[in-house]
Amino acid sequence: MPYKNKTIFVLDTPGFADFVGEQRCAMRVADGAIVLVNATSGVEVQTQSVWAYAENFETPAIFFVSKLDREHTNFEEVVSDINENISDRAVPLYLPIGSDINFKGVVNVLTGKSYIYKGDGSKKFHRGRHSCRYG
Ligand SMILES: Nc1nc2c(ncn2[C@@H]2O[C@H](COP(=O)(O)OP(=O)(O)OP(=O)(O)O)[C@@H](O)[C@H]2O)c(=O)[nH]1
Ligand SMILES: [Mg+2]
Repeated sequence: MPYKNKTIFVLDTPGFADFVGEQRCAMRVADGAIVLVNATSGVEVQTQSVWAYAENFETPAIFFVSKLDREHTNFEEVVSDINENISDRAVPLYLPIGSDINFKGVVNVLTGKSYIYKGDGSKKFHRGRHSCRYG
């Protein structure tokens, strides 16, 4: 994937336990990792084991919380789950705007820049500014 005159290689490994070898190998060679946490299920056994690989290989890693647009999801609960079961040093860098089926986008807590999805299935978004408060 080209990005600012560089090429970024994305190693997308399956989340199932059957693929621990692939997860471990990718974590070992990658410069950084994004660990997905599904908001409908929260932290799973595989989330913990993938995070352990990141710590083991000292690979810089962030969590990405997906499916916040699904019913009965709660971002703060997912963050608590991560803090209690993986790392109490994890802090949100982006906060959701709206929740559950009213999820509209995200705001960067450092810059205040927001990204509101168009909601037409195009995956496009409007940029803006949004005040944010957590906890
Ligand atoms: N509503 C909603 N659906 C999502 C979201 N993220 C992923 N999905 C859907 O969930 C399904 C699984 O998504 P994938 O991206 O294939 O999941 P994955 O993490 O790659 O799964 P594995 O590779 O099997 O571990 C697909 O149908 C996606 O369209 C999200 O944020 N919201
Ligand atoms: Mg996948």
